[in-house]
Amino acid sequence: MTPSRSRVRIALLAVCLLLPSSSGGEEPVSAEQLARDPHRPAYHFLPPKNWMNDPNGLIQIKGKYHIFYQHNPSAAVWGNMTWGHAVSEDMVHWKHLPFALHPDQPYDKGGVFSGCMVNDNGVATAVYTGVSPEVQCIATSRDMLKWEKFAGNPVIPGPPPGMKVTGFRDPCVWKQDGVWHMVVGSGIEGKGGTILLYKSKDLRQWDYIGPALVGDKDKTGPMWECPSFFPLGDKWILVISPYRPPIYMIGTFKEDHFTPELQGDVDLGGQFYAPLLFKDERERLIMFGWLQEAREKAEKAGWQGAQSLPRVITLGPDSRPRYAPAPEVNALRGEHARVEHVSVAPDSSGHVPGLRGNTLDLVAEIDPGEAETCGLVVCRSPDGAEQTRIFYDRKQKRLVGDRTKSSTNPAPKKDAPSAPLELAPGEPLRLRVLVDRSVIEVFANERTCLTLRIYPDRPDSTGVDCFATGGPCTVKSLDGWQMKSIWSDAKP
Ligand code: DQQ
Repeated sequence: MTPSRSRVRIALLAVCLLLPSSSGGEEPVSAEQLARDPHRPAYHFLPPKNWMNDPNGLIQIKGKYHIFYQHNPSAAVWGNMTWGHAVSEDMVHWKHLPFALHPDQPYDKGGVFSGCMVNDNGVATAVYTGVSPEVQCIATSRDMLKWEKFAGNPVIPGPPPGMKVTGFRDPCVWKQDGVWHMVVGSGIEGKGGTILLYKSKDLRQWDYIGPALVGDKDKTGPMWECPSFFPLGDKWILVISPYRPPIYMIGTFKEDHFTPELQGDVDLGGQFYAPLLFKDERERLIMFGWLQEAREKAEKAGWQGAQSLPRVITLGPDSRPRYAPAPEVNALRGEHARVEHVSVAPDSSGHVPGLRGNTLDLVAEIDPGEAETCGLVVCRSPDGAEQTRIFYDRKQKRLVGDRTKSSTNPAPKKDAPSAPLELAPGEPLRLRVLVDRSVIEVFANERTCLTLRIYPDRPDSTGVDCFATGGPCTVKSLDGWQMKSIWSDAKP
């Protein structure tokens, strides 16, 4: 090596060391590597690279759906909180747009944190938390591309004077009887999580009304992040993220107070957090949630985080929520396979030989018969060394997602999260399982959701099967579709 060449190499090395890494101190990950990554979802929304967490500012305006999201533009770890932005005609195919809100003002330089979006007479108005520490701010746009932060920010300069709070963030805003209402996620020290209610005529001048609800810290945690509060049927639904899996409450909202009548878990998979609800132009109540990673050193991949599919929420006859993937998702379905009336003996296998893949939509109706547990196996290697089981446990009355064998690699989580599911006598198990590489979203009988992240190590971990233990079950029908990527034929 000549001295001049070695000097050039040293200079290049110095430049490389100085360049900001895209993965939080790791080697930058190229676009080609990201495209080849077998764990990067193909039909769940995610940014081109780097970190993403909460969905923000969900809205349908002038026919188009917009998603904003907590994003770190310069690394695959949490930080530099910025609102990323994408647009869609169907909530399924997305087109990335320039980032909307940057942490560039004295009142938000610590981060543009989570919030919502409202349509103020045709002017899109983002209501978000600026960190300086936590204050509520607004930004407006007429074309959804140029965003202007309000000169009078912050519109709420801090928590109510004298109140000792555990946090003060993630505003949710709606209009009722001509008046803007806002609840801010918070917690009263020593008491519990709370939503603080404010009202305004113009989104700029806000009056504090009081806590709309105060929880018990021992039951629902000391702080409620990301509240979403909406009418649902003849009730109201409140969804909160209390530093553990999100909780819903259904109840009545009268005289500025919310009285919960029922409470439950939104998704106990362990990787679904900070969901945000919105009503679209057809008045459907829709929820997106942040799908967290579940493996060590996830930042090495150069990306972290995906959004769930849009989940349409309705109120069941028992006044509890029902969840279904938005029907728009069905547009991604391609090649189809079906089996019918399959008797599944305990511990048998090989029932669905014609169906393989790691981007699948599965719809199954299973009569549990005498089985103790019954359900589906996905992402199975031919020798069964890698497999993920999704099943109903009759005795425990639970829906289980068993990922103890999902990967032969030790880095991913190995556990079996579960959620309550009780089938009425004679009621079949109706499973919708959406497999998208490292994401599995499960809907059971439209009333229990379980989202898993899995990271199979083997390229042949693509098998699908049915199984039963303790007795036989009958698979009345199982439909499987290969799912298309949302990026190849992006519409907007
Ligand atoms: N994420 C945001 C906060 C919110 C939290 C910061 C929930 O606004 O409370 O990235 O994941």
